[in-house]
Order: sequence, then C-alpha cells, then structure tokens
Amino acid sequence: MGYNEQERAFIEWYPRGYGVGFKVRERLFETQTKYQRLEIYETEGFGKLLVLDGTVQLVEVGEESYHEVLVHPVMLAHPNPRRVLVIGGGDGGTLREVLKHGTVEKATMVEIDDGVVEASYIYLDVAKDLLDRLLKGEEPRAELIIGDGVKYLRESDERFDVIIVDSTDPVGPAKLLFSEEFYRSAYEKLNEKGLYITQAGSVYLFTNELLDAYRAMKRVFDRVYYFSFPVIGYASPWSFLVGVKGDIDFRKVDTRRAEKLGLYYYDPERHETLFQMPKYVRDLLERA
Ligand code: AG3
Repeated sequence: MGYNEQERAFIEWYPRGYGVGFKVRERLFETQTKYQRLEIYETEGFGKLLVLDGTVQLVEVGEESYHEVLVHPVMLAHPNPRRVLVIGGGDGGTLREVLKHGTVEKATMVEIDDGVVEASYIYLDVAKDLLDRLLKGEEPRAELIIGDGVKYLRESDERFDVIIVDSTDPVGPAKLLFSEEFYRSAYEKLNEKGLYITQAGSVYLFTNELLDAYRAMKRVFDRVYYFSFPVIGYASPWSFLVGVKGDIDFRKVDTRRAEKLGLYYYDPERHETLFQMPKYVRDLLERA
C-alpha cells in the first residue's frame, strides 16, 4: 500500500487492484493532519507529488491537466463570472486558475484542512505566491476560509456565479460533497444563472459513486453535463460533472476571453471534444 521502499515507488491502489504509480527519489514530508494522512514525495520525472490518505492529489508536472479543465470550461461558459466559490483545493491550483479571469471580483476558497494549505505552501510549486498572499490576507480578490464547505454553503448568505468543488474522492470524508442535500444548498446559493462543477472520480473505477452523483445532480439542477479528461496522475479518463442553474449553455464557451489564459491542456476552440466518451460510458449515463 502506498510507498514501496524497495521499489522506490509510490502507488495509489484503486478498487479491484488497479494501480497508478510514480518512481520516487525521496519522501519529503509525512504527517497526520486533523483530517487525513498527508505525504509529499519528490518523484523521478513529475516534480513533487501530494498524497492524501493514500490517494494522488497532484504532481507538479502536469497539474494543469486537472486545474485547467476544472476551472476554465465553466468560467468561459458563464457570461460574466464575478463571484466564485472554491470548496477544497487547499493546494491553491484551482484558485490560481480562477483568478486568471479578469471578470472575477471576489473568489472565496473554503478548505477544511489547514494542514494541506500549509504543506502546499512549504513544499509545492503550484501556487506558492498566491498561498502566501492568502495566508497573510493580502490577496485583494480572494479570501481563504479554513472550514467545512458543507456547513459554509448551508449557512452563507452570499450568492455565487460559479461554484467549484475540488475535493478528494466521493468515498470517505468528502462523501457529503456528493449528496443531494449538498447539491440543493449549492443550487440555492447560485445566482439566477450559475454553474456548479465537481470532480467526480474515475469513470471506470468509481462507476457507482459517479452514477449516484449524476442522478442526485439531475434531481437538483436544471441541466447536468458529464465530461471526462485524461489527467496526469489519476486513473484515466477522469470525470467531471457540471450542474446548470438557469439559462446557460455549457456546450458553448467564450473563446475570446480564453486568449489571455495561457492554457496548456484545455482547448476552448475544441470545447466540444470534452463531451466525447467511450460508448460504454455513454450507455451507462443514458441508463442512469
Ligand atoms: N483533488 C483531488 C482529485 C481526486 C484524486 N483522486 C484520486 N487520485 N483517487 C485534487 C486536488 C488538486 N487541487
């Protein structure tokens, strides 16, 4: 399980013995935070690796393959995203992408585990400067709240244009973030027109959790979209679910606004390719 000293490798084991691994040079840090076991490794070819409870959160080389598709499709499909909420995302990569959008007046990030923020700030080259400003309260367009996203969303009287959930998997501590009740409070806190996106796990390995989330979202949002993307470090293809409130067509994005984003993986000119999926997956969703 996890780090294999002899092989000098870290392997994440998914259900049914499916593994995704990296050769590592050394283990840089390891701790038990209030919520989870956190490990950081120096890999041979992908920079540093962040692991929570044995699951790969990111590798520095290629982390954009996740953060870009989690953020930009919804930001560019929304006509004018000014208020954005990020739940989770303690490494700062998601917020970094959100703040590339000039339309954003204020972004709030609610992360439950300050241990993740701190370790990411110290060890990772993902969003160091941003985390530094956030921790000092010096980022003019964003704030960091250390707290429970479920509770925050239930109790907040703010309204958002876009809500982004950058959580761990729909199993374990983040399970509540994939419940109908949570989707209802998100729907309520979106402005009249709004978009919600969540990472939704591996389509092949967490199929039941994905379908449960898809069905629950369909009961709440006006429209629900599924798409997948190959993310470096996760069992491919990785899935994402988008919930729409009001009249927004998630199949269309504003490609002009994308020009300044400096993208590596997500291609707004080919937005429609996000929706291509293996027949097996399409059949599953149609039957869901
Ligand atoms: N958020 C976690 C994605 C889930 C990864 N799951 C897994 N490897 N089983 C990523 C945090 C990056 N901001």
